[in-house]
Amino acid sequence: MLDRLAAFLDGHTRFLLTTHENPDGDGVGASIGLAHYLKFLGKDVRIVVAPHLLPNLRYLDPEGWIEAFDTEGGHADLAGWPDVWLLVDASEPHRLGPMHGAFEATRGVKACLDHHLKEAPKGFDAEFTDSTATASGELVYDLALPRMGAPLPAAMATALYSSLVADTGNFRFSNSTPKAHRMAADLIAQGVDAARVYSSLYNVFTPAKLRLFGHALERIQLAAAGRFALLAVSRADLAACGATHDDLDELVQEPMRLAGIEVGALLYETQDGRVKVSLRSREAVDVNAVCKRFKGGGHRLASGCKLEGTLDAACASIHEAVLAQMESNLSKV
Ligand SMILES: [Mn+2]
Repeated sequence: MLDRLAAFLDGHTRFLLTTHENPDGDGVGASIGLAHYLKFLGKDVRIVVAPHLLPNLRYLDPEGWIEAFDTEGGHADLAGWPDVWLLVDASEPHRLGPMHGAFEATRGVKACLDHHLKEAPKGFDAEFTDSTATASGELVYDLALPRMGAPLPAAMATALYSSLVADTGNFRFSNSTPKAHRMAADLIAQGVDAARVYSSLYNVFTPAKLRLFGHALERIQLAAAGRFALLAVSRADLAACGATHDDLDELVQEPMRLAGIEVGALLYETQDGRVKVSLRSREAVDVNAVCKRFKGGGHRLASGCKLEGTLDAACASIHEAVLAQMESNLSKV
């Protein structure tokens, strides 16, 4: 796959890199890493994200390459500018969120680079996926290191290391493979400051965010003898804490600290009046199967979807679907 990707990149000139809506450390880190590789090849590169870069991810972009998508039409040139529109860290066009319309309208070749577990991607002219990779940044590392040689540029090494940290929860999750650790070790040997990356990604709470976590956790709903935990956050909850949607980042991990937990859920009201659902599984329960029932998806142990209707109704639907999935997966244990 990497040789095919390298040949594809060699064959084009102007690259627009984008990642999924609400970009995370892997989406951004892999995009920055790939941008370095493309610039090394002498290509023209732009990176556009939607809606914007979270403040704690700004350290990944010391050169200020990343543009926030302009929903007022300021990015009309995206239809004509790129030879290639490359979606990084996602393989479904709708995950572009507000950029989806511009993606469909682009005259460039539509491509994706991703490590998510999916059926064959639809809606792309070229696809580069490997679900065995821990992070999209790992694919970029495997592509770029042999072709650029060590040491990689410092900002690139930091971006790719951050991809791993973001998608493994700082090497806590089951996707923390020997390969991921070897890649991390190599990047640290190349000069990446691991403690600084950790602090940049995780020790960045505001008082409002800490209050929001307290508010949500105080209302945690437990079921299935403590094996299922659900957190629900309304827009009124956010307002009461002086918090924003950005402050919900990482909240879904909190229930997974419970002894005996199998599945954790976070549901919150989005700005567009729908309910966003994030599910996490400790090991045995396939939460990707749950989210697929609601036209969402992700990984077996971390997945998401969006539901129409009220927060209460969504909580009831997810509660029922998770319990059914637990019954099917846990009965085999
Ligand atoms: Mn990823």
